Amino acid sequence: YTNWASGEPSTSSYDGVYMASDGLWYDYHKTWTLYGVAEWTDPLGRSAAGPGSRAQYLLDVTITDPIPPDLVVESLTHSPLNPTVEDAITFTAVVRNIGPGKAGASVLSLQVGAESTPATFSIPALSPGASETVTRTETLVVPITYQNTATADVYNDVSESNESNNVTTDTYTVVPPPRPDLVVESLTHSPLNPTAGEEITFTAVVMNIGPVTAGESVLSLQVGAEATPATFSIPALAPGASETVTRTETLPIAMSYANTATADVNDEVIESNESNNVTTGTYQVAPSTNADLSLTNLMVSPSTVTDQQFDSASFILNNNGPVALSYEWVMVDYYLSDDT
Ligand SMILES: [Ca+2]
Ligand SMILES: [Ca+2]
Ligand SMILES: [Ca+2]
Ligand SMILES: [Ca+2]
Repeated sequence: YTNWASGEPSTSSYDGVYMASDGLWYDYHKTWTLYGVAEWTDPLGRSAAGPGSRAQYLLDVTITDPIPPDLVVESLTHSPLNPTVEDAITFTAVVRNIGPGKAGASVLSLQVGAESTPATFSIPALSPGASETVTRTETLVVPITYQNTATADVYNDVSESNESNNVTTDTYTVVPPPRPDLVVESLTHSPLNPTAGEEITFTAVVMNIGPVTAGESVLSLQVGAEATPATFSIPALAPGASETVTRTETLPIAMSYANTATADVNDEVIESNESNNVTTGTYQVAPSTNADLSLTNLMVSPSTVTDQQFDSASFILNNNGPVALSYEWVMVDYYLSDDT
């Protein structure tokens, strides 16, 4: 006390030091301001209160905790590992105090994707080496890639030896659920170059190219522009399985045709891809290269026949085909029915 006269005061006492908080010392590894109270007796009685009075001074003392904690998000995980838009996803964050000093209570934030208001979780005081696990469950209906962010001591309630290792991220992709996928793998016709009047066989192969079984469905197979396409029942198809259907038609008109086969035409199966179900096949029906015989104008005389007797019969034999008949004669059978 340099402003005091020599010998004044002859003694001083240091009555006590107390914390500015009423908590236990080791529970609060922070920087604290301590207030010391010094009391002494002025032997010359020069204090305002007179001889023998005591005065107090506050001593500002700042100490730094020598053993700081260090909070980190040791792990941030999600389950299931490959979630779909239908899964409830559980996110798990583990906060650990990896410092040598005890960490007071803190708050962890766990942000799912880019949400504007991350969830927060109260973390209790953690002794050195101790950890706390928090979980959060969400269903994410948009199938994209997400990045979660967990931040230890998000409000900086705890002074740590390292404040820049508190953030951990977790990136994962939410996918659509596994679905079957029906396609018409092929739509063909035989013969390859049909002619008018020739019997043509159309073959459609329906395949499930999805990873899970497709339930029963219906395939439509439209020949040309017909108004009512034929339909075929398709059984349940395991992944990779296929079903073949055929349809036989005779097309009398020589022209270009486009057939259309549509898998799951009644949309009874929910598929991963509903827009790959239609396959078309075009082909040309060429004019017939055969003779085409027909009989017309059949007449018998007399017109009323009895006892299976009649005088004469006549008819016209036509060749409607594009080529001449290559035979010198044609045998025509005709007979009487027993109709009355
Ligand atoms: Ca830290
Ligand atoms: Ca901190
Ligand atoms: Ca499909
Ligand atoms: Ca469908």
